[in-house]
Amino acid sequence: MLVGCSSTPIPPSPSGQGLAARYPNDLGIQDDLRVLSFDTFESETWYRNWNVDTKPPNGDIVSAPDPADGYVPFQNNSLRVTVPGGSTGGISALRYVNKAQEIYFRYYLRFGKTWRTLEDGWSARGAFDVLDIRGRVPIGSYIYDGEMVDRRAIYGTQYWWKALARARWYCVEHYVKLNTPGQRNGIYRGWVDGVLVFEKTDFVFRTVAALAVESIWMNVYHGGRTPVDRTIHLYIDNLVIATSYIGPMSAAVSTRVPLVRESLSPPDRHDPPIER
Ligand SMILES: [Ca+2]
Repeated sequence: MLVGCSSTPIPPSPSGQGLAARYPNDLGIQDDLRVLSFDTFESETWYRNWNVDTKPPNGDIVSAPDPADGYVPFQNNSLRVTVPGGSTGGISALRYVNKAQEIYFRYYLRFGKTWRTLEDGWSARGAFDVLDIRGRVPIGSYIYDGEMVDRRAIYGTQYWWKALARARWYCVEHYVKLNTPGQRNGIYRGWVDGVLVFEKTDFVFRTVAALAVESIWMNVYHGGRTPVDRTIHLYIDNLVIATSYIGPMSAAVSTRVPLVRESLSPPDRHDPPIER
């Protein structure tokens, strides 16, 4: 038996099915005690759950297939984020959580067929890059850390996961575990369709214990500073924020699912939400 070991073992990385496996088509997943927040983007007033008072002009609820953009619904309606040609801005919306030391969030993501990027950018602390030679969209993470001041760094660090095809739904999941102050043990993991594609376990996200995970920021932005040269879209559906690994939807996905509950976006379990 080993005693007195000073380093905490790194927890094993989950993969494949997670808590979503118990809820085919995600129906009822919001009742799981491990789920902090769930959004199906069915409602035209989706933004009210994202701390935005008025509808973001570039965030629309869509339902009908759009062959021109290679769009087919994931599950009923979804959120279409537009970056208008000649601009850099998509949307910025926040979902607050109680201060947490670790958190998982998963969403289904589809880049429109006409998606293109002229510079790197980022969304929901995920990132996307210029298309690769096969027309796929590299995604990853853009991370600010607690040692940037020491490095005199202005920008965060880019970590690439893998390239995603356009006009196809993917299940994207992130996990963040804050480091112990003074230790290099912060964890960031990323999964695509339940496959671990990124893992780094020596982050220094913070230097003081008072800092915690406070929100999930759904921010779609094109740049650097270069505007996109045409209007582009991405689509988001079935976003889950949880205390455990979520994983992909368990059932074969049906694009039209009977909504057994009128409201699939329950009041979050973290009211009051804002402490800033
Ligand atoms: Ca939906």
